[in-house]
Amino acid sequence: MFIKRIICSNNYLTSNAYHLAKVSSSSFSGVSNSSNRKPDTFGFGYSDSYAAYFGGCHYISMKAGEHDILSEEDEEENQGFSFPGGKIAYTTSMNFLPSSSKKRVQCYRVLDEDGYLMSSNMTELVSKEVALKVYRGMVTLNTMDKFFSEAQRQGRLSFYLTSFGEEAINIASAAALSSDDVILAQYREPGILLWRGFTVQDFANQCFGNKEGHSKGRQMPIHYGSSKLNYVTISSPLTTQLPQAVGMAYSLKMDKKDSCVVAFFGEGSTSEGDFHAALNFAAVLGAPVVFFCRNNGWAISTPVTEQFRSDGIVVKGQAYGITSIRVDGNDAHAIYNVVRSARQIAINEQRPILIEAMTYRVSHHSTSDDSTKYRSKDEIEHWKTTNSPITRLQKWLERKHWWSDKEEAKLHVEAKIQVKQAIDEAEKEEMSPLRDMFTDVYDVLPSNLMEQETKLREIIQKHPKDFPKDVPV
Ligand SMILES: Cc1ncc(C[n+]2csc(CCOP(=O)(O)OP(=O)(O)O)c2C)c(N)n1
Ligand SMILES: [Mg+2]
Repeated sequence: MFIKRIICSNNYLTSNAYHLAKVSSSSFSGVSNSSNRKPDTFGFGYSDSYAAYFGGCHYISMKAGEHDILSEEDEEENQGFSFPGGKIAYTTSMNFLPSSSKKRVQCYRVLDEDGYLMSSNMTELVSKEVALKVYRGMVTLNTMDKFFSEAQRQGRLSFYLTSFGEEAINIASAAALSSDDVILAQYREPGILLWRGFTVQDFANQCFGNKEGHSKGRQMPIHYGSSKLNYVTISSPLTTQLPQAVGMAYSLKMDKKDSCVVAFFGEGSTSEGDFHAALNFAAVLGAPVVFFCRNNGWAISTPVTEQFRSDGIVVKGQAYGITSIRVDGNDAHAIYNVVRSARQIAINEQRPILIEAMTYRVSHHSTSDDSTKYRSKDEIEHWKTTNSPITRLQKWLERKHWWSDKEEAKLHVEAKIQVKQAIDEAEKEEMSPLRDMFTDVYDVLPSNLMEQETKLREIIQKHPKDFPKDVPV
């Protein structure tokens, strides 16, 4: 069997990639590039020419006897041999492939740190309505995180984990998707649920483990999920959601559905074998899945410099034959554009896409962590103040006269009231009864679970002091 090489026209990509390199300094290193801003540098035109700027080639199987579509130039230069995957040229130079390219992969962005468009030639894709909804969502998520983590510090919640600094990834990606798209998240992406209609009260109920929470107290706080909202319940073991996402995407493909699966994960999770299995599996099967990696610099206390030697995660997509892009994760516009385009490719061309969003975990890993023990306060402060995704979008909205100080103050007051009320309500709500530990898995309770329930009740009767008083027996 021979393999046919599909040569994509990527001249457009190349010229734009060059300009991107000039415009985008490494936002990840925190270096401001506003002085590099050059009008008219991009020229994307924001058409649907996503294939052009995602670009790249991919290889598909071809029956024996079909011809390779190589150019004459290739043919002359490449005296070589045919092999599954395409013709391979011979060379007399002993060239080891370099471990990385000289330049790091560029980072696509639309707005700079001050909320200015990177190029005056750019027209925004987002309507006023969507932009305002995204902004409101980001502020609500941020407010929820502030009050929920305080409630944990007050001993009212057992655990919490915030998305500080990653609000754009949460909300702008949700805005770019359809509600039919299935989400398999890690744990730092509750904003997608918020966007889809999970209320602050729903979040509070789950975190308090009360009887109104969707998991009825059977999960740790922040392990949200909603089948109605196409959001698969979070599971703690890292990266398990990735192979599952590929399987789900493949089932969408078999059913010829007009939707895709989006799998979110942190860069730390790519050290799990499941990441590699999932990428290869998706590429080979042509699964309509968007792999969305949040590269926030840290996996608890391990910095990216101790996690891998590659240029981040984006290059790993290419190694598996997956079209990939790096994007500024603190730029709501860029996230929106990239996710929107990625979903179109995934669905229209039935293949996976990898996105690496460069961001920073501003918060501690969770309420069980104190990140000042392993990173400098200056580093945290830098990202908080100079590269806040919320401030960047707010500045842009104000400049367009779509947002005022008055509206800003009103939004913050409303969000605070909403969150505080939700916490108070959730705290007052009854806990799920003991029985619920055993329900919802089997139609008829099997004998071993019946036995466990009986034993548990006996233990509670013997040691009532050791059992929480607020759980109805
Ligand atoms: C299989 C597995 N190994 C280790 C852990 C412990 N753990 C929980 S979160 C985490 C860090 C993950 O970092 P990353 O994927 O970058 O996500 P981030 O927290 O930065 O958003 C680790 C090691 C786990 N939950 N599961
Ligand atoms: Mg991380």
